[in-house]
Amino acid sequence: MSSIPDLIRKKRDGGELTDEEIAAFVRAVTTKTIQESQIGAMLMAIWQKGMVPTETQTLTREMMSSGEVMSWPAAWKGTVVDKHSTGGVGDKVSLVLAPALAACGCKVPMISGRGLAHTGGTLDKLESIPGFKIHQSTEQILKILDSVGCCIVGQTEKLVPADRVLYAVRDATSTVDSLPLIAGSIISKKGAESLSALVLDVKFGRAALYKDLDGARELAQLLVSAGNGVDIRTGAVLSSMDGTIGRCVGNSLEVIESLETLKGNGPDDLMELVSTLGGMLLVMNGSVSNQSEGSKQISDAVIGGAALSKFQAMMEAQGVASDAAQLLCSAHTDYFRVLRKSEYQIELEAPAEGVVVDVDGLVLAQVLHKLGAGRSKAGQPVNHSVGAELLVSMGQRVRKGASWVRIHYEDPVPTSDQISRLQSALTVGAGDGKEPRQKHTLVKEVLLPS
Ligand code: IUR
Repeated sequence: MSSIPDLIRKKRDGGELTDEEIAAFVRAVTTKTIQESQIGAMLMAIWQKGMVPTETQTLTREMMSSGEVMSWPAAWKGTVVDKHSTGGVGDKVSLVLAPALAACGCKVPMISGRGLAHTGGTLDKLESIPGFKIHQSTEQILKILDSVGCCIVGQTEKLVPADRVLYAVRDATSTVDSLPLIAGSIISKKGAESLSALVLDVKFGRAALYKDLDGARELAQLLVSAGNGVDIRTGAVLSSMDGTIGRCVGNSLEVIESLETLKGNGPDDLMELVSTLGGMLLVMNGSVSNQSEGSKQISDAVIGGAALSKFQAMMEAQGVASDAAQLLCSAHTDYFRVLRKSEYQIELEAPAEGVVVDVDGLVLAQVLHKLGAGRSKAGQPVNHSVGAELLVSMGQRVRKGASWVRIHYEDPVPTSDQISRLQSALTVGAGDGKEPRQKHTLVKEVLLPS
């Protein structure tokens, strides 16, 4: 039996670790019988030398079984599904997709994360709804799935304990951006949910983790192979992330846009992602025979209101008072009777007449982050009311001086430098506005399980 230093040396020198060696490393991490310096050294060796796909699959499997693996009633066989996104700006897909899938007969134990760096987190968005409890025990998750069909929750203490340790050391040792470590971390948690099917939204572009399509494709292929390696039918889309998804960024504002979408008034780009990702899951779990049928079922569930009813039931099951849940889901649009509105708003003006050719999602997100919409360190609070509403869309003609974005802020107030940065996020081009508006689609490639 090799010692931990032997394993580190083997990987450091470019060797391929055996299944037993990977299992021994993960076991030592879980049982805390390894020094933190040794974990850091192994992670750096993996970061530098990489892993072959079979090593990544073994790492994923061992991490998955480091803690509790959920089990579902036999009658749910084939119905338990989830999606994961690598993070975007204005990415509220989960809030619409989870209830839409539940309305199509799926069980969706969606375990989501918080925002980090400039990207938002689904849990922060949901916590802007007073009373919404993201911490639910396995027993409560089972109950909510039985009665509603979907829940959106934080990771429980018992699920994949090895990831909690490894992630903290990755953060401290600059080894977060390693493909096998990313795949092991993401897929082990999905494996512990005992899913039948999983879809991944791997984003590329200036506001995404991966700036170029090739890097995102490499990650997507690895995630798909790691997912299928733990017996989850796994597919992925590569979607562009340069601007914002929909028109709202910021926690409360994104909840409002999600509710509007569930009332049938969603923006095209958000609906495209929801129906594509949901449609793929319905194909992968055998509910429908092709993608267009799957996408149609999902968009019908959204447009027809069935998904809205599921969202209302999910809010109530996760602690929101029923009068508040009812008001949010009614025909009322006075959302700020329930959600907190920022004390101040400011509208910025288009600097010239012309056609909107670009809105830089990264700049918007970075400034909003500084204004309190996001956090720089795990555990920091966020201000749910901070955000931005785009008042224009791509290809739209604007007059000089017309308002193009409304910024919601409190404390701190935006500095003049931040206002100039926000102003630079909009590019107005020449053009007479008579050009046919190009349909702006986000999904560039689809990867299906082999
Ligand atoms: N999300 C995860 O759960 N794990 C990771 O390593 C990354 C994002 I990067």
